[in-house]
Amino acid sequence: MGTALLYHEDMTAARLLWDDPQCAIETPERLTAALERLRRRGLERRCLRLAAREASEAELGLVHSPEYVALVRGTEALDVEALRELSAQYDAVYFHPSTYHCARLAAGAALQLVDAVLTGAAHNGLALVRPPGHHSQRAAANGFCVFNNVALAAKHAKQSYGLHRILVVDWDIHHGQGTQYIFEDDPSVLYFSWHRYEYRHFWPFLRESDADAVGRGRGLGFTVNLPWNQVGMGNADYLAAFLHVLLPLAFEFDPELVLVSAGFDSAIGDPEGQMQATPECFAHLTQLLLALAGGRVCAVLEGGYHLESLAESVCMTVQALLGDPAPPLPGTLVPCRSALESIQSVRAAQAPHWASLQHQAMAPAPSPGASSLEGRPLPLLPREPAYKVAALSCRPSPPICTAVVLTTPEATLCLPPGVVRQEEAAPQEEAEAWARPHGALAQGEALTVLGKVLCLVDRILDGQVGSGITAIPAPALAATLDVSIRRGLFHGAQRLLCVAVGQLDRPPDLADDGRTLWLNFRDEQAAALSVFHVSVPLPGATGGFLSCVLGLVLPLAYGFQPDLVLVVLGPAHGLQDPQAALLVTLLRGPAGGRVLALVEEEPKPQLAGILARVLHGEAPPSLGPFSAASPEFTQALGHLRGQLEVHWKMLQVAGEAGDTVLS
Ligand code: Q9C
Ligand code: ZN
Repeated sequence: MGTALLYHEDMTAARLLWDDPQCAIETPERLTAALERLRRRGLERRCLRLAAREASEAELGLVHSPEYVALVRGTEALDVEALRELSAQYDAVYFHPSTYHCARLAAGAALQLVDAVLTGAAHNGLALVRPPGHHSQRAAANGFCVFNNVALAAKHAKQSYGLHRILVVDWDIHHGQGTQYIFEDDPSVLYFSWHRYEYRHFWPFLRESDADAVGRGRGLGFTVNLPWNQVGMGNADYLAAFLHVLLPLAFEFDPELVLVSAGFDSAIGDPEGQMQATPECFAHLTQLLLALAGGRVCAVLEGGYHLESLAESVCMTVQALLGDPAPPLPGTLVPCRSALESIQSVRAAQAPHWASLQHQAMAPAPSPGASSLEGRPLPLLPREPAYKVAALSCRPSPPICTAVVLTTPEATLCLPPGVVRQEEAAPQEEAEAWARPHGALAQGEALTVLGKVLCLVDRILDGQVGSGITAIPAPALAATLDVSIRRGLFHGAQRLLCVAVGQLDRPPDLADDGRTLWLNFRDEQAAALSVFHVSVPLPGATGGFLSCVLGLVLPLAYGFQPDLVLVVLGPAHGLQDPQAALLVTLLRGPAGGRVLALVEEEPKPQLAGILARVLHGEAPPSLGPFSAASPEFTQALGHLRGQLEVHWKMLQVAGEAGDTVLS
């Protein structure tokens, strides 16, 4: 079990045989560059290598008309002049004598990837294919695409495995109109695409690429288009699109399988996309998708024409599929105005179809000056180059992935291989010194645990351990948390995010200096006590939980750019195991996977094992049936976001912060 990588050298055979500037970018080197880089990074040998097979004509018939398949088959025997003539009948297409073979391999690779994942031979995977697929339609080639590989994969998953809910995420920079047409009336396939649009001035210049195209008939709301109306969209814009549009709908949809139309022409350097997102962004997007469908993610290459950017982005995607922590996103994350306008328009268009988008627009606008946080400078410390903690982007990942500190025997937790017990501890006198302010830590066992926790915090920050879990006797939890925060700051963390769930108080002598961000879920009013001290009521419904995590916690966490994330599940935390697992999974993103989870060892000793598995890269279980948040909860959360978004720009979901009220 692991990550499947599908490829076949024959797919490099097709190439443009005449002069056509519009098709010249779709070259065999696209595949060889990506594969070369995967080899050089040692990623290929970590994958389950599978040779692609050709899709059968019957399989092609799941999407394409027999006449069209016959026509493409016929191109094998055509001379260059006839190929050129036929190509000219389609928009941005070229045929080569090997096209039919390549296109059948591309489709076959996508089908085989679905087979590998749905039979359990692999957890997830990537098919490196060409020609691409998402512009291809029932009876038409289009935009370099001959057969619609991802649409075929979705139909195959429905037909051969009886799946009922498939999410297609099209992060290619072009609109996959072919995929949209194939599923527009089908509620079993949720199709999401973002694309360069520029108010319809960009190819393929379609009215139906806009946000108000939401599907038809029974498929209403199952087509989700996010048009980018400017070039230059970057990491913050893509991340905001996932957090505020795709993921709320995707979690509500609860897919059984995620297919990715993985085009990398949306990455920096690409001549078609003209966007700015860096390759690491694709590790984050992939990691976020892995939280869905039990991690059953099948990515299929679409576009990507800047060989360096393509190769790097493919590596980032594969690393994330393999479970490696995603490198932190470079630069400050502030979505641009145009992106926010697009996000707002798609949220408005989809709101009638999705409970998770309802009532959102009712949040009162923060009146200027009324907020106690208004006008306060945001003391975000700059990231110093002299930072003593090991460089976050350096690979490979730490020799030890996840370490646990336990007092109970680990046999009861079924820890996965690769998770180790942290035995090394700080010297006794040192532990005693750190324990001194806390009576609860002075005793024998609590002190022993503390010594190990001190050491674990250091090792995570030094990059020797990826992440950690500590199960602590309840009376010592708050004190251990306090010491962990102080130790992290002492050891060189510039910013430390603490997500505390349950009845836990912010350590009283913690300075409100921007080095720590304290987020507390507890049974109280939503309140931003400062920019760095936020309290949120505990949501009961899954919808409320998801809004909190996607709409508040992750935007704050990504905006804060912490060096370490502490997740604490304290007294009366009220989270179900799948919720705790999802929270911890998603919090791997913002700090390069550096998460330390602190849990009470009773009454649920197995919780530490659940968290160990997700920190180790396993997919979290499904949250179960979606239940909508109460309007009151949504209102309170919206108000809180309104207060905070002045400072935390990743919270924004509209072009004019707060002052646009949708009908
Ligand atoms: N400036 C894929 O990325 N338009 N297809 C060419 C030249 C065609 C893209 C315009 C782009 C097709 C899979
Ligand atoms: Zn594309």
